[in-house]
Amino acid sequence: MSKKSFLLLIFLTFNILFFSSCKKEDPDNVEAIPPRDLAEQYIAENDSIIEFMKTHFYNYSDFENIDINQTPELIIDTIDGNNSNKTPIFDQVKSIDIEVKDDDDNIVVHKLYYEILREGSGDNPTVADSVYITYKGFLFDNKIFDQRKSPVWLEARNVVRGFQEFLPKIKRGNIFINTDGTFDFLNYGIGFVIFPSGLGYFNNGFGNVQPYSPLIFQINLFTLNRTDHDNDTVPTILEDLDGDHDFNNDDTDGDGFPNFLDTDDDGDDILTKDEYDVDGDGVADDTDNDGTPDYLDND
Ligand SMILES: [Ca+2]
Ligand SMILES: [Ca+2]
Ligand SMILES: [Ca+2]
Ligand SMILES: [Ca+2]
Repeated sequence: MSKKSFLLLIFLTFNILFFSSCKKEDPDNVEAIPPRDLAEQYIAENDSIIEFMKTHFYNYSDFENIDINQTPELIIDTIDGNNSNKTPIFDQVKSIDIEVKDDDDNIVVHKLYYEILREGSGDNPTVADSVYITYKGFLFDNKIFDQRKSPVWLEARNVVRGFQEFLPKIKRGNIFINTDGTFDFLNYGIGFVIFPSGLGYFNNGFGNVQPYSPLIFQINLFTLNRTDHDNDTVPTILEDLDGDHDFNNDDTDGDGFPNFLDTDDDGDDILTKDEYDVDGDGVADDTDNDGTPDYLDND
């Protein structure tokens, strides 16, 4: 083989490797892998969650009689050896059924498991509110994938569904103002939640969360704000007309702006705030008594 053809061969080999590796990482090819069936995946993950909860316990003794300003960290461990007499998580949690739609709009009911570690003392948030929280998100192998140790404001509608749906189960705390003007939150709600990927990142994963991973969150709720995103006097929670906790799919006038971001929800050129509750009795007005309140009724 001449030197020239040898180099050519290397070049060709290199090209083949380059293109074949390119093919593997082609984003179109990655997307071509269809997501798993939601219902089948749910059944498999729910089984694994139940198995996990039956074989694991949390540090419940650390949460007994806690001071009103304490936030113990949730720790989950295997029931065996010195811990073989611990109560499994499975015997302590409650559950909520949540309807999730698959790509064909079929509803797959998902169970979310939760435990309230301290109920809290104030109001409960809705799934539309802003919450001031700390949290720890971790996986079955105890790896933390997301954590906030200093409180942050988050909107419930912007977090993963399982996190969002759990928030109304706990209450905010009291605000205690110190003599130096600083303030503390006391007796705030603490809880944890375990849910399948259909209420989390499903086939996408997130950071070091693999696709189809069930998630665990400890959530500590200090305080909250009610929301009215478009300032139309209708609280955002009431702008989710179909009650599916998705605020983007309610658009009465079909103008592309969902009701929670639309100051004239029915598109009749009268601002919602000028026809929602004119008599101020706290009930949406319905002048023609047809069952559709004025602010959603364009005649
Ligand atoms: Ca909705
Ligand atoms: Ca609209
Ligand atoms: Ca609106
Ligand atoms: Ca209107």
